[in-house]
Amino acid sequence: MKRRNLLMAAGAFLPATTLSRVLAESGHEHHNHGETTSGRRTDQGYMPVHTPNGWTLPYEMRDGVKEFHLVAEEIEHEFAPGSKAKCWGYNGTTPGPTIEAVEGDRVRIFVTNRLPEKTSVHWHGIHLPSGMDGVTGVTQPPIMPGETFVYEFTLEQHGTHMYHPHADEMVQLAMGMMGMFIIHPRDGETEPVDRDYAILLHNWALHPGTERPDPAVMVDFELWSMNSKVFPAIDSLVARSGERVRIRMANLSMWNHPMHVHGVTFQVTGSDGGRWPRQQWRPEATEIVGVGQARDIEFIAPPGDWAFHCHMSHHTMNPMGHELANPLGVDQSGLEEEIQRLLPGYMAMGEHGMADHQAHTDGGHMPGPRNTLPMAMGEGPFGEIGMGGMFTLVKVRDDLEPGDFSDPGWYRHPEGSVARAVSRDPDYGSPHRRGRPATAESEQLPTPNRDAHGDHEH
Ligand SMILES: [Cu+2]
Repeated sequence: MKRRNLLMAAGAFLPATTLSRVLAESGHEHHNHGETTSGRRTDQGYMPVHTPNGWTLPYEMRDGVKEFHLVAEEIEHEFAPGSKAKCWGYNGTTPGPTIEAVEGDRVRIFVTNRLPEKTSVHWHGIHLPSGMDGVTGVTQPPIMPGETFVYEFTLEQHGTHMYHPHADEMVQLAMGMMGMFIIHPRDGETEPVDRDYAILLHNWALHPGTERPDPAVMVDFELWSMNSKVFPAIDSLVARSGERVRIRMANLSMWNHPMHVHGVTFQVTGSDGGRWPRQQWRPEATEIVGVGQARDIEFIAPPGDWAFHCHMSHHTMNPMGHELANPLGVDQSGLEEEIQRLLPGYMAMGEHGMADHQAHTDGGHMPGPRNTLPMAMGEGPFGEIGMGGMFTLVKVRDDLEPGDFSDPGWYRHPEGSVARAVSRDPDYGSPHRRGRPATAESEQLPTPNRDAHGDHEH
């Protein structure tokens, strides 16, 4: 049996997404710019993007046109181990696969609707004939459940773009329907990058104990995600020391996200408008990616483990109540026993801050609602990380092979280059201070967690 016949036979039994993967792996007439080719330039001369926790949609070349198939459908999605939901996405995932092409390409994109309601796809930021813009009721009739529509246009620009429905957006975006659409410049880049990452920022109202996002929520979201994953399930971005790294960020959530990279001054180098002229690049440590915007940042990678996260501190947390009374500084002694009579297992917390939360949930003595992540998670080489949501790491190593995207583990710091304890005397070093401390002299400072069980004198 010839390969083509075999594939056609296979196609009769496989769902479209599996089929396209089979075709991509066969290397015949199909082109995959995903996991298999990342780190190497394609025959079209560009460095394929790498979508952490995601993938790139294979295409088929037909009469000089790049053909893609998108399937809008309900999926089972895991945000991090311990939290799954029925979401909506494309071709089995949220975000949908990254579409990647080159300026000048003609693309033909088939969209099959397997959702229980009508949809459409809008190609966000892309120049195209008005009738291909994907706005239900305005530029096209809706794609009804079971129908397939075709979009076709020629790419006349480059840049970091998106796709998402323009039908019942409030619901369909809240459920996870979105993807990135990367267009590479036709003539290559004068200052090429070595690693090119694509990240979609989103938020989810997945209430504790539930399994479908709530589309009605406007502000108090439970999960803040990069490519629909939350820390610690977001892949680390890896690079070799000295490589030029680009991170393309796009935001289809309901909030703006000031995205911050530790250890570098990055340049903001592009957006939906393509890679900006060099004189328009600007050095920053934090860049706001507004709702509906895309921003590209670039930096030369210095060795180490560097946090990369949204700077809205609630966006680096997982589910929590937002209508709590403030427990900071409230003496809760005796309260725990009282409440335990009504609510067995209740634990009083928050008197000294919320950092103890992870110890309680990790220790298993404060089980949360089912299918719900703890507020803060992650274990690093120095203990609890205490983060969640839009937080991951840029891991840069001297000995990483080009194109190797595997997680290298934790950084081994050069001898003598790690911050360390020098004293346990709160008056150490007689620091200059203004006014008197609010803590009464007689009151003891809280004992650090790590020696709570070993540092008492009697
Ligand atoms: Cu944010």
